Amino acid sequence: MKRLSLESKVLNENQRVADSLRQRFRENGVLCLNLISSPGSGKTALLEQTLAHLDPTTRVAVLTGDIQTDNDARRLARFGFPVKQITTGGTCHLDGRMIERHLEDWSLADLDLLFIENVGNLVCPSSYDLGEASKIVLLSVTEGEDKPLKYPSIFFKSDLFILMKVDLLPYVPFSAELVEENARRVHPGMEVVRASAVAPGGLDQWLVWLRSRIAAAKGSQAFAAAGR
Ligand SMILES: Nc1nc2c(ncn2[C@@H]2O[C@H](COP(=O)(O)OP(=O)(O)OP(=O)(O)O)[C@@H](O)[C@H]2O)c(=O)[nH]1
Ligand SMILES: [Mg+2]
Repeated sequence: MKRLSLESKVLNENQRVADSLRQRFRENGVLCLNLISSPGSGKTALLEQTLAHLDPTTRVAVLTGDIQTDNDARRLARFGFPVKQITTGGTCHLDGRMIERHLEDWSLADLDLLFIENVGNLVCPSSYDLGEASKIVLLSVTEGEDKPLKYPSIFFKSDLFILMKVDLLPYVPFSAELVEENARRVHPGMEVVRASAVAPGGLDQWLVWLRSRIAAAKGSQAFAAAGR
């Protein structure tokens, strides 16, 4: 009972911070996307290739979370955009306060797009709103088609499912159709894109989705500004 009330206090406090972050992102026209997957599904690889392929006029930044090391920040910093590592020291997810703290010396008005790479985990990050416009869940073809059924919360809460490492499909016993069907059992109508960080054109479907979301975020900011 005590544990439950402490948990709900922590989550309520996180929600308050996340609501304030969401408002700041909206006011500044920043599209914030929270990438979630188990360790090694390809979050950083997807981001590396995204940074390499995005229109260079897109003002993008990345916060990347891990329990230890700044490896991912170093991989991502090579592309010349602002990147910060959030090292949680043991916590299995990012929370709103960590995002708030790491944004302190960045001007949101100078950004169009903020990627958050969450700590590799399919469970804990699903409970923590970070003020993002959308959660995005990644699962790679080596992880099993049953994962949406075993970890339904993150599939239910995500706006997009990226099926990663599809270049490996010829070599592993994995049905892309079945995993998509399982995802839609948990989240009817869920959008799915298939992606590979290593195959030519492997990001095409993802980049179409991303560009349309960036354009929609800009459009709604212009609409809000016109109404002020
Ligand atoms: N074949 C193939 N390998 C990939 C792909 N994407 C990532 N990898 C490999 O998968 C491994 C893990 O990729 P990461 O990008 O580090 O995965 P991550 O989700 O960021 O991992 P954590 O941050 O530790 O949770 C690396 O060896 C990548 O090179 C892909 O599309 N195809
Ligand atoms: Mg990573």
